[in-house]
Amino acid sequence: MISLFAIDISTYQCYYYRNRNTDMLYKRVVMCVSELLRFGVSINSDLLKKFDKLIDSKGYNNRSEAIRDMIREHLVEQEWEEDAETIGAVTIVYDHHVRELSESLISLQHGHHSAIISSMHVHIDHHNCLEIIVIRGEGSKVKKIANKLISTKGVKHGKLTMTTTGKELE
Ligand code: NI
Repeated sequence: MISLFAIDISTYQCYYYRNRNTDMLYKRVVMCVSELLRFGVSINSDLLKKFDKLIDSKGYNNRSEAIRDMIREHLVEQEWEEDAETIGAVTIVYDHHVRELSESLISLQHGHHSAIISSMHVHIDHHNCLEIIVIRGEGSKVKKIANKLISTKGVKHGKLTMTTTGKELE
Protein backbone atom coordinates (compact mmCIF):
# COMPACT_ATOMS: atom_id res chain seq x y z
CA MET A 1 0.00 0.00 0.00
CA ILE A 2 1.23 3.46 -0.88
CA SER A 3 0.90 6.52 1.35
CA LEU A 4 1.38 10.07 0.19
CA PHE A 5 2.60 12.96 2.26
CA ALA A 6 3.81 16.43 1.58
CA ILE A 7 6.67 18.35 3.17
CA ASP A 8 7.67 21.99 3.29
CA ILE A 9 11.10 22.88 2.03
CA SER A 10 13.01 26.15 1.67
CA THR A 11 14.40 27.65 -1.47
CA TYR A 12 16.22 30.87 -2.26
CA GLN A 13 14.71 33.81 -4.11
CA CYS A 14 16.36 37.11 -5.01
CA TYR A 15 14.31 40.27 -5.49
CA TYR A 16 14.36 42.86 -8.27
CA TYR A 17 13.86 46.48 -7.23
CA ARG A 18 12.70 49.53 -9.18
CA ASN A 19 14.50 52.82 -8.49
CA ARG A 20 11.74 55.45 -8.08
CA ASN A 21 13.89 58.33 -9.36
CA THR A 22 15.26 56.71 -12.48
CA ASP A 23 12.52 54.10 -12.96
CA MET A 24 15.29 51.57 -13.52
CA LEU A 25 14.92 47.96 -12.50
CA TYR A 26 17.87 46.39 -10.77
CA LYS A 27 18.72 43.23 -8.91
CA ARG A 28 19.27 43.54 -5.19
CA VAL A 29 21.65 40.66 -4.45
CA VAL A 30 22.02 41.55 -0.78
CA MET A 31 18.38 40.78 -0.15
CA CYS A 32 17.44 37.13 -0.47
CA VAL A 33 14.50 35.42 1.16
CA SER A 34 13.46 31.81 1.28
CA GLU A 35 9.98 30.51 0.79
CA LEU A 36 8.43 27.26 1.80
CA LEU A 37 7.50 24.84 -0.94
CA ARG A 38 5.51 21.66 -0.58
CA PHE A 39 6.03 18.48 -2.51
CA GLY A 40 4.51 15.03 -2.33
CA VAL A 41 6.40 11.82 -1.64
CA SER A 42 5.09 8.37 -2.48
CA ILE A 43 6.18 5.85 0.12
CA ASN A 44 5.34 2.31 1.15
CA SER A 45 3.11 2.37 4.25
CA ASP A 46 5.36 -0.01 6.22
CA LEU A 47 8.39 2.16 5.46
CA LEU A 48 6.44 5.27 6.51
CA LYS A 49 5.46 3.59 9.80
CA LYS A 50 9.11 2.80 10.49
CA PHE A 51 10.09 6.35 9.57
CA ASP A 52 7.46 7.83 11.91
CA LYS A 53 8.64 5.57 14.75
CA LEU A 54 12.25 6.57 14.12
CA ILE A 55 11.63 10.32 14.05
CA ASP A 56 9.35 10.08 17.09
CA SER A 57 12.19 8.41 19.05
CA LYS A 58 14.47 11.27 17.97
CA GLY A 59 12.00 13.84 19.28
CA TYR A 60 10.70 15.30 16.01
CA ASN A 61 7.19 16.75 16.12
CA ASN A 62 6.61 16.44 12.39
CA ARG A 63 7.95 14.74 9.29
CA SER A 64 8.87 18.00 7.54
CA GLU A 65 11.50 19.00 10.11
CA ALA A 66 12.91 15.45 10.17
CA ILE A 67 13.24 15.36 6.37
CA ARG A 68 14.77 18.86 6.28
CA ASP A 69 17.39 17.72 8.82
CA MET A 70 18.15 14.60 6.75
CA ILE A 71 18.65 16.75 3.64
CA ARG A 72 20.94 19.13 5.60
CA GLU A 73 22.90 16.11 6.88
CA HIS A 74 23.57 15.00 3.30
CA LEU A 75 24.50 18.54 2.23
CA VAL A 76 27.01 18.75 5.08
CA GLU A 77 28.45 15.37 4.03
CA GLN A 78 28.80 16.76 0.51
CA GLU A 79 30.60 19.88 1.82
CA TRP A 80 33.20 17.57 3.38
CA GLU A 81 33.48 15.46 0.22
CA GLU A 82 34.01 18.59 -1.87
CA ASP A 83 36.70 19.83 0.54
CA ALA A 84 34.84 23.11 1.11
CA GLU A 85 35.55 25.39 4.06
CA THR A 86 34.00 23.75 7.08
CA ILE A 87 34.13 23.27 10.86
CA GLY A 88 35.04 20.21 12.91
CA ALA A 89 34.97 19.61 16.66
CA VAL A 90 37.46 17.09 18.02
CA THR A 91 36.87 15.52 21.42
CA ILE A 92 39.81 13.80 23.09
CA VAL A 93 40.14 12.10 26.48
CA TYR A 94 43.59 11.50 27.95
CA ASP A 95 45.51 11.05 31.18
CA HIS A 96 47.60 14.16 31.74
CA HIS A 97 50.05 12.14 33.90
CA VAL A 98 51.27 10.25 30.81
CA ARG A 99 54.77 11.51 30.14
CA GLU A 100 55.02 14.33 27.58
CA LEU A 101 51.43 13.78 26.37
CA SER A 102 50.06 17.18 27.47
CA GLU A 103 53.11 18.89 25.94
CA SER A 104 52.67 17.00 22.65
CA LEU A 105 48.99 17.95 22.40
CA ILE A 106 49.69 21.60 23.23
CA SER A 107 52.54 21.88 20.72
CA LEU A 108 50.42 20.20 18.05
CA GLN A 109 47.68 22.78 18.62
CA HIS A 110 50.14 25.69 18.55
CA GLY A 111 51.44 24.33 15.26
CA HIS A 112 47.95 24.78 13.80
CA HIS A 113 46.96 27.96 15.66
CA SER A 114 45.41 29.62 12.61
CA ALA A 115 43.01 26.68 12.01
CA ILE A 116 42.18 25.96 15.65
CA ILE A 117 39.67 28.64 16.57
CA SER A 118 38.85 27.49 20.10
CA SER A 119 39.48 24.79 22.67
CA MET A 120 38.02 23.81 26.01
CA HIS A 121 39.75 21.76 28.69
CA VAL A 122 37.80 19.87 31.36
CA HIS A 123 39.56 18.14 34.31
CA ILE A 124 37.33 15.06 34.57
CA ASP A 125 39.08 13.62 37.64
CA HIS A 126 42.59 13.40 39.15
CA HIS A 127 43.97 11.70 36.01
CA ASN A 128 41.67 12.26 33.07
CA CYS A 129 41.23 15.34 30.93
CA LEU A 130 38.70 16.05 28.22
CA GLU A 131 39.45 18.54 25.48
CA ILE A 132 37.15 19.87 22.79
CA ILE A 133 39.09 21.48 19.96
CA VAL A 134 37.26 23.41 17.24
CA ILE A 135 38.98 23.48 13.85
CA ARG A 136 38.03 25.59 10.82
CA GLY A 137 39.32 25.11 7.28
CA GLU A 138 39.05 22.89 4.23
CA GLY A 139 37.63 19.47 5.12
CA SER A 140 40.84 17.61 4.33
CA LYS A 141 42.89 19.98 6.50
CA VAL A 142 40.46 19.68 9.43
CA LYS A 143 40.57 15.86 9.14
CA LYS A 144 44.38 15.88 9.04
CA ILE A 145 44.70 17.93 12.24
CA ALA A 146 41.96 15.88 13.94
CA ASN A 147 43.68 12.61 13.04
CA LYS A 148 46.99 13.87 14.43
CA LEU A 149 45.33 14.77 17.75
CA ILE A 150 43.34 11.53 17.98
CA SER A 151 46.29 9.30 17.05
CA THR A 152 48.69 10.92 19.52
CA LYS A 153 50.09 8.13 21.71
CA GLY A 154 48.30 8.04 25.06
CA VAL A 155 44.99 9.56 23.88
CA LYS A 156 42.38 7.14 25.24
CA HIS A 157 39.50 8.20 23.02
CA GLY A 158 39.10 10.71 20.25
CA LYS A 159 36.33 11.61 17.85
CA LEU A 160 35.83 14.18 15.11
CA THR A 161 32.37 15.65 14.67
CA MET A 162 32.13 16.89 11.11
CA THR A 163 29.80 19.85 11.14
CA THR A 164 29.48 22.99 9.00
CA THR A 165 29.93 26.74 8.95
CA GLY A 166 26.20 26.85 8.20
CA LYS A 167 26.71 29.41 5.42
CA GLU A 168 25.20 27.24 2.69
CA LEU A 169 22.33 25.87 4.76
CA GLU A 170 18.86 27.27 5.42
NI1 NI B 1 43.01 18.44 32.92
